[in-house]
Amino acid sequence: MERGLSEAAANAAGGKIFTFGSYRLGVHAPGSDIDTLCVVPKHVSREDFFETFESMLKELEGATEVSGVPEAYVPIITCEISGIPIDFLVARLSLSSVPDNLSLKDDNLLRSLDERCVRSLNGSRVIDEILRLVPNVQVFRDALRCIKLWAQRRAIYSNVNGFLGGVAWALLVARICQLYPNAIAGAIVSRFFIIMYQWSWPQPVLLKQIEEGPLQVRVWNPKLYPADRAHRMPIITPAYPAMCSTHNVTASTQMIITEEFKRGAEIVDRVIVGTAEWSELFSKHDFFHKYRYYLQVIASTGNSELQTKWSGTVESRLRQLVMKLEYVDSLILAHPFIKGFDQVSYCLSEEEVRAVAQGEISDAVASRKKEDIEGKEGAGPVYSTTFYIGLAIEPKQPGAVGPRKLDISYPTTEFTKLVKMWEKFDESTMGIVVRHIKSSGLPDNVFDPGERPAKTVQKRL
Ligand code: 3AT
Ligand code: MN
Ligand code: MN
Repeated sequence: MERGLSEAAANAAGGKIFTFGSYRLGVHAPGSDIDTLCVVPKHVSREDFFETFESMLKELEGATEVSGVPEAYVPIITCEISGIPIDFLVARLSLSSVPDNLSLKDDNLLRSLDERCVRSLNGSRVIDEILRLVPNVQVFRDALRCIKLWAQRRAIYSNVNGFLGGVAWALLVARICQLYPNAIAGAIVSRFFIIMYQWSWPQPVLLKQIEEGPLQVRVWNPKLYPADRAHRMPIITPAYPAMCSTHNVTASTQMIITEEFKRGAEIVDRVIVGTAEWSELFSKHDFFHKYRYYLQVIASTGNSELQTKWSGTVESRLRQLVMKLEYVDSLILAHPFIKGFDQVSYCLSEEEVRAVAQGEISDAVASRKKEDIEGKEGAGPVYSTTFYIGLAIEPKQPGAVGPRKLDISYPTTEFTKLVKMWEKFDESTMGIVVRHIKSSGLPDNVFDPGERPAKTVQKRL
């Protein structure tokens, strides 16, 4: 009505809400959000969404943590309603009204839209296509829930860190469902491991042929684009414009994922002949037991809000470090762990602050509480997030003399320079340290209670 429409015309112009993500697929779990796309007619602008709608949400009873990021690559409002996390995206169509029966399938809807709207529509269009292309949705869901749980437990569920994210796992399971249209979920899971282990990468996984469309946008095409040719495990989204959902996979993460497919295939084979339980498939990863040496990448600041941004920035560039490490002689692979470990340390002096930023947290600092530093001059908290990269090193050549040399100074220096190029980087408030440790030097917080190998515990005592 602000745009001069009568009340009747404003009401008739409509609008429609679509969901996407795990909720729309029907594979959401405790902690999942509801990913929501608001499709609006052309007289409603993105500014309206971030001004009017966001303010309305803030006023809504039960709504908390309402936070809009209009400048993001995909503009988004995140919030919680009655404690349930909900993401809102917006897409403004070039239609004067949005009918209730609107479908997003038609590629022509994308004509003359703003790029950000095309991106916002994409998530929903991809999920719709997946559901359309699988022969039996219930079988697909059950199998996907199983694969998602397995991937989380094995620590290979993470797009940012070079593994696979939710969309890529869904596409893989959907492809297996297509190949076995009459199979039950258990059979899909067993086929999944066997087929994925043997897949001839970089042959892409496709649910349908890649199609051209009405826009001047890039469609995934390894014949045309060298960047697409570099994708090691391409898993392609089915909605126009086709994109690769596994852009971040590196040589190392490909090896790790392949190894996990192999492990899965061996276990399901034994499950089928009755010599293993399904539960074995889901046993926890052994990342912190697997390597002799680890890199710690420690991002730190003195303020929790800044820490979220800084550690997020460091995490999003971690795979650049992994890729540089892959070039180091005698390093077989560099295995990034899928999550960072957050800590707050209450420091009394500059010296303690420096030590914490370097990853040296003394027992005195570790046991200190917030109250212990209150009102003390020069004291303050240090927020740190530690990421881990496991290093697999080639065994020493038989007959070789002297210790094997592993020089990682170049990749680590380059990585530090790279993260410091972040436009909001500030040397005086943000710390970044990369250091290598032996497995015996891993801190207790990476282990579950009782998980730490007995030998190291004894040594510590
Ligand atoms: P959960 O069950 O919510 O953990 P999900 O698969 O729904 O799993 P997300 O809610 O994180 O995962 O993401 C849902 C979709 O939103 C997936 C993708 O199409 C889109 N998306 C997620 N993160 C980004 C991002 N950083 N940029 C653009 N699109 C994103
Ligand atoms: Mn979600
Ligand atoms: Mn989400």
